[in-house]
Amino acid sequence: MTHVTDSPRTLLRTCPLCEAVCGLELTLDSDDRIVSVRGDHADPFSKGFICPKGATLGHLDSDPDRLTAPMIRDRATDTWRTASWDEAFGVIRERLPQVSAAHGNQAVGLYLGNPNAHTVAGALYVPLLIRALGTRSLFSASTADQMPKQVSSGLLFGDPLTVAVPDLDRTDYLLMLGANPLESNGSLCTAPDFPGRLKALRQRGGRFVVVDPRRTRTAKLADEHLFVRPGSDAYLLFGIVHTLFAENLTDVRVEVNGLDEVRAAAADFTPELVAGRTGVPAETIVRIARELAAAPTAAVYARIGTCTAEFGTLTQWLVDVVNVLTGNLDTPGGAMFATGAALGIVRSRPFRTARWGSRVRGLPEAMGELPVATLADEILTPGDGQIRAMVTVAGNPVLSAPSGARLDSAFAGLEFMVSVDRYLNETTRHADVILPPPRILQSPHYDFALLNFAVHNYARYSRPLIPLGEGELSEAEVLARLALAVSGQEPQPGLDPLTVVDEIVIAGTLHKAGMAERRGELLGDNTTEQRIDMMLRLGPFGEWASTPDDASEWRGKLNLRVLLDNPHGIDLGPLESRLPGVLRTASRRVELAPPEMLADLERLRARVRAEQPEMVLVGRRQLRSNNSWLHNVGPLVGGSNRCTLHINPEDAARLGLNGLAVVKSAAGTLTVEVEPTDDIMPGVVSLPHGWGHEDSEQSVARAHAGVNANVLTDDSLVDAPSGNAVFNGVPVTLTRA
Ligand SMILES: Nc1nc2c(c(=O)[nH]1)N[C@H]1C(S)=C(S)[C@@H](COP(=O)(O)OP(=O)(O)OC[C@H]3O[C@@H](n4cnc5c(=O)[nH]c(N)nc54)[C@H](O)[C@@H]3O)O[C@H]1N2
Ligand SMILES: Nc1nc2c(c(=O)[nH]1)N[C@H]1C(S)=C(S)[C@@H](COP(=O)(O)OP(=O)(O)OC[C@H]3O[C@@H](n4cnc5c(=O)[nH]c(N)nc54)[C@H](O)[C@@H]3O)O[C@H]1N2
Ligand code: SF4
Ligand SMILES: [Mo]
Repeated sequence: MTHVTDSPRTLLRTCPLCEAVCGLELTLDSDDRIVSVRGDHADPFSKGFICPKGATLGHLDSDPDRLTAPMIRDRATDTWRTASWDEAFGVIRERLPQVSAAHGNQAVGLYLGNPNAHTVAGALYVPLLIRALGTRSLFSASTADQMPKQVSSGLLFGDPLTVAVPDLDRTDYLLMLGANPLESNGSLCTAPDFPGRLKALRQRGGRFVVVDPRRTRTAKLADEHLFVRPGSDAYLLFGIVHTLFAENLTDVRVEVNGLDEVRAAAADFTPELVAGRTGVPAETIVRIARELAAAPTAAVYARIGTCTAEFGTLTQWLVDVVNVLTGNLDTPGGAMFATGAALGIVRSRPFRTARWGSRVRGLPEAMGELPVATLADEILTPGDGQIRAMVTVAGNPVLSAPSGARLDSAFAGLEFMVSVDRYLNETTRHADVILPPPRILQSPHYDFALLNFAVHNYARYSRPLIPLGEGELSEAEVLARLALAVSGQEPQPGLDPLTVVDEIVIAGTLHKAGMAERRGELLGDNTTEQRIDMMLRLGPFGEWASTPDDASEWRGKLNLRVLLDNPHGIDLGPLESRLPGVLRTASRRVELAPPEMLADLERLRARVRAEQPEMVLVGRRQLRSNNSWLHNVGPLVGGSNRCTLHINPEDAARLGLNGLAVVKSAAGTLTVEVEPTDDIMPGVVSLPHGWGHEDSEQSVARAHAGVNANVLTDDSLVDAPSGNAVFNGVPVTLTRA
């Protein structure tokens, strides 16, 4: 099909690359190539903001190494060839069901990577694949990321998706731990132009304090920066909680259970005790506690540096404990809950973890998933339920999961593997079949996940900007056909698998909502859009919402038509107080002292005086990277080598390091270029993750290979309650190469 248009033309779309959800204005030439990318100034949320990754979307889109057809690997020669969709699905249909037939459903594992949180296909069609596989061998990037926050939120509020975010635009005081939004643009806190919002906070007279073992660009923008020993944030926060109780500074304004238990738990975590472990002086901890209590409004926000650590879940819990104790949970300027416009999953029972354990190490299930830190164990350890085949969707765990080299060899030994991915990379090279999604511009976009964590209520929908060509499949179609293939089924003649699935979901959802007779009213070019329309209509601002409970001008109005008529996005108003309505705890109160958290205190207490390793490793994100997968975009990898080991000059001198160093951990060894800098505290070194492309088929990435930091991280270490991987505070030894 040729697509005839005037040239050039300007089109609008949300950037799918990170959690900031910026509106983009794209200019396309007559061949549908992206010739320019600008921020969309009419977007009420991002207001024209754009970063270097969004700005180079055209380069990503035209990358000659991006896969455009299914690929099949010949195992004997380890060579790849392109194939038709029918052939690719045929191979899967023949091989994968054999594995589950012979060894049971658990023998087929599924790994879901980060971009699933950014795509419509990930939100709407991955659940179908999960059901089709019927396996408990389910893993995702979440357990290398935010699972501690979800577990803690689940325990406190009854729902792991009810996550409080700092009310950035109104707060008077922000305490930020383990986040670097000037590079990352923010996470579990959807805030386009995060840097601008932080500057505005200071300009309106607010105070901004950063806690990080590195003096990051974010720290440099703050009023105050505190170096903290990696992995010790739970102690620091307990010191604050202790002070709030000791000095009678608490001001609890929401209905809670467990206040006395929290007070008792904090009793022995005096600022003096925790100062030794954290490296933050006791008087500073006391002062921060007083400042938080005294500020008219304040929010504590902690992100990945504190999640991917030994006490990840305890830390996330204590963040909200402080927000509650200072009277800042669910109040403007504090930590609040966003109202996403699309109908979410309605949870009927309170959240629980560890409903089952992993086969080999007995690690806890959380949200139906097992920890990715035990994926290699499950593949490598013989026995009933051993994983023998894998499906990966939008992930690169060889570079992103702990003990990456071990996972690499585990994947190499699988009987069969399928990957849905744009690239042949360090992980997908082990697949037998790779199924590529189409161009980003050929996919619709709605942020089902991220808008629930936004600092302002907002909605925006982007239609596919370019139609699919002859023989091209949307990622939704790929997943629908994959779900059939893994069940050993062929599409029925004359029936589109995607439509079949969508009709079932639509009928079921409308029936539950008592709206079955309104099926005919759903708008959209296809059943995917009709589902989106349905979710908007049934969502909190929707035309069909049962309880419009506030004055927002959009309440009771949203549907797909409204979003299509407002292509720059819709401002749905500032965050609103949502308690107790969003609580799913059995008590319908905030459970401030969940037994799971109190039980984990033993581990925390045991380690408070433990001897600390001389040197520990932490990560660092970089503005022009995106985990492992934008290193083939020329403009993002130019300049000097970025995959260097940051080390304090004192440590470098003491250890006699310059040029190349050999870094050893319990898990592995790397040789890496050292970069001494005062911006990192003594005793800590930092290496970015997502690099290590020396064998890549991607030519640009191979020329800027770097090393895989996750060769050093150790999959035997996890945060106990969530099973989350530990990337920060990894003991290492350093010698000159
Ligand atoms: N040491 C260390 N390790 C870390 C972290 C750290 O801070 N330190 N961070 C962790 C975090 S927070 C995360 S989220 C994980 C990320 O872990 P992963 O999700 O496993 O890794 P990514 O590099 O994001 O890989 C994304 C993959 O999706 C593909 N892709 C991109 N767009 C699409 C699409 O639209 N559809 C499909 N099907 N595929 C697509 C890319 O080609 C790439 O292969 O890494 C974790 N690993
Ligand atoms: N440019 C870019 N943007 C991204 C990504 C990317 O790879 N590149 N990845 C995206 C993803 S998947 C995510 S999850 C988000 C993450 O977004 P952020 O949470 O902002 O992640 P980082 O920028 O890695 O910041 C983590 C900080 O924690 C610090 N840190 C390490 N250990 C500790 C510790 O023990 N305690 C404390 N207090 N701090 C510690 C590190 O020094 C680092 O500065 O970013 C997203 N945005
Ligand atoms: S900040 Fe994130 S969403 Fe915005 S342009 Fe950059 S990559 Fe895209
Ligand atoms: Mo992430």
